[in-house]
Amino acid sequence: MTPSTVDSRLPLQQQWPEALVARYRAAGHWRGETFPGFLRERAERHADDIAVVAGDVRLSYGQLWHEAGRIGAGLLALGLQPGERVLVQLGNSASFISTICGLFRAGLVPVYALPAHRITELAHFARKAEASAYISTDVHEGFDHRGLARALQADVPAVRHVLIDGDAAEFVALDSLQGDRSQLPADPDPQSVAFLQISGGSTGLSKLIPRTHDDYIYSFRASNEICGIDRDSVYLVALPAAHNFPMSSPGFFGALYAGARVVLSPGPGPDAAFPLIAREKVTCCGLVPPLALLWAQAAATSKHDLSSLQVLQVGGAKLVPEAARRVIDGLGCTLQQVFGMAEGLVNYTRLDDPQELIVACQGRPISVDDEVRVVDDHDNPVAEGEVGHLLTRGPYTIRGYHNDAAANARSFTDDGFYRTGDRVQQLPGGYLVVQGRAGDHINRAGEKISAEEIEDHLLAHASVFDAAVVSIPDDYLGERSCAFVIQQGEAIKAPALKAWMRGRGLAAFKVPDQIVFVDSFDTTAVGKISRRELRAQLRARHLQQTGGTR
Ligand code: OOB
Repeated sequence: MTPSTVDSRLPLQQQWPEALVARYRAAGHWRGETFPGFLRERAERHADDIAVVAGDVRLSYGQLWHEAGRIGAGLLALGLQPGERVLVQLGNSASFISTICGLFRAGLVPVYALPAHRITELAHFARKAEASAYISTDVHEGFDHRGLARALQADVPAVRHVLIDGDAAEFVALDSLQGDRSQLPADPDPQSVAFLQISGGSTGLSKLIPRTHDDYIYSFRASNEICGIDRDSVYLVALPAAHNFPMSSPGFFGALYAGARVVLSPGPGPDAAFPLIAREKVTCCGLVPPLALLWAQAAATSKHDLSSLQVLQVGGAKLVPEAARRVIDGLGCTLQQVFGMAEGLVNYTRLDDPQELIVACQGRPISVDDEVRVVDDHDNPVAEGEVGHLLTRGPYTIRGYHNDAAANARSFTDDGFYRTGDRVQQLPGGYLVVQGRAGDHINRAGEKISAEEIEDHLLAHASVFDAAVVSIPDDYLGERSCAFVIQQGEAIKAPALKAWMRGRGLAAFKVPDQIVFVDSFDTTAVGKISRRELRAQLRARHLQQTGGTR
């Protein structure tokens, strides 16, 4: 029997200790606000102000609240219980925002998949989150998500409900949801889990990140102040809305919290975004470095008026100083570097920082209560200004992943610091310069790919004896993925192996950009060295042989 309400509190060992809770409350970081609470308040105060613009749809704050109530009540009427998890995979549409607001109103817990995710990832998220429902769209960028829904239900039968935005086929149409609003629950406990975000993941499959109402709302309320978001702002979501950066740094949640206007772009390129900037007088937008460079280049010849854009934020991957200068020159607005992670900690350069500092670093933490440690391999602090591993703890950084004891043992210190995996240098004033990563993942234009996850896929092919996946510097993407493969049995060519990878049902960005066949790994002590060292040696040798970037 399903209990009438599923518990969505954090497990005890992942809650912040009482002393820190008291400190964060006393400092005014945690104010006991909740998603339904602030959305209701905005709907009451600014009912007629436009909250969301997407394509031809314009939703006022009043309409957004109403639509969220319809969706939330409709989901409860289907038999879902507050606290149950719901996998959401929608593109940059008004439905994405009204759906997650609807889930919040019903006390349901969204799990945010990216539109690029496929059956392998969705099945993993659904299992890990014990999701009861999947909400998606009919067709997104030519891909039929109803087929994905069928595969998901076959693979994970616990996903009892499928709701589709658009032509629902045999599933329930999102548009058809109706229910009794009086059945919507009271506002949740601010310390409970509001949603599960997906980690970039450096080892194996993505982990799920539980974020609470109190901690997440603090992160975007404080971000608003740092990024200059107020009621007059117009925030453009150009990256996939499910990503933590456009969601909360300050993102569309920050904008909604401020009573500002959110504009969703169907794609991140200048073709889609520039007309929207001109039409809606966009003031702020966040991008990954390759896109920022593309925008800066396209702006020179664009016929669209981009003069409303005050702040362009760049994050998700390293923006080197030379590229930062090109962005500033090309767009003529204030550049803000953003170094954040879905697990919590977000660093910003401040809008009034001197330009030499903005181009040279990735910002400093949001909060005076963000604790930052830069340590060596043995967790001892490095000398001031030296490069080391970044560990952090604070009022919006998680204390553990959802349902993943092994990852938690690896990723958190005994006193609750998160091991970010990033190597940084700390400048005076707490500004951080990202110097790379300790872990083995590829940061492909802001999309994080775990080497281990891709190696596991390659090893499932009968012709692959062994595989090692590494990152290679790339002028456009920042990094791209390269798989070194030792063959066995029947020979296979790179395009066929890539096509086979795609056919396994995983996000296209995870298919190796490059496959290099080798006879052996030919390192001095295979078997005696770790996978990590093996990858490092292969990468170094390859870069030496090819002159660095091939
Ligand atoms: C953002 O979040 P995630 O969870 O996709 O990825 C986090 C990782 C960081 O640990 C770091 O390795 C890398 O992405 N990263 C950067 C960076 N911003 C993120 N590396 C160098 N320079 C930067 N500016 O990517 C994310 C979340 C919130 C706001 C912004 C980005």
